Amino acid sequence: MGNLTFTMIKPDAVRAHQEAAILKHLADAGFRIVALRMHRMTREETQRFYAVHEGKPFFEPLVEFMTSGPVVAAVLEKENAVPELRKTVGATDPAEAAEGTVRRLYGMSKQQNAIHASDSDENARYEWGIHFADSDLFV
Ligand code: 3AN
Repeated sequence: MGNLTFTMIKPDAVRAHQEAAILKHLADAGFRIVALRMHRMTREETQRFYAVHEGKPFFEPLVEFMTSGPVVAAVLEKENAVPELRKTVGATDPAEAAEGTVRRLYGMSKQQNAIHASDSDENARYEWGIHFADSDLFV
């Protein structure tokens, strides 16, 4: 299991000025930031990012939402980073997310759920590759 994963604070949380509180939550959970970037994703980047969801009914609204404002993308370091971050972030639906998780605290709906967390080492590498060059990572 790798020690790096990818996260992205979504436009709903950035619009609500929650990005600093969420980064603090992640730091308190033991994650160290090794790359960080605030930017507005293009449609093309977003479609590549969510390629596995292409064709699903929520895909187009998801692309619209994810391009509606800036995101805060980060590569994080912690032992067993991928499962640890999934645990810290909570279930996709904030209403079902465990008490104290980022989505329970900051998420509004299944789509506007405040934060993304990669679900495998392979996907983490693919996803941070859309936001960062290898030389952007301070590992
Ligand atoms: P997770 O981010 O929990 O791994 P995925 O990978 O299944 O969830 O979905 C990616 C993103 O697509 C979610 N973060 C959410 O914004 C959106 N999404 C997933 N399922 C739904 C749904 N049923 N309705 C609306 N949006 C959804």
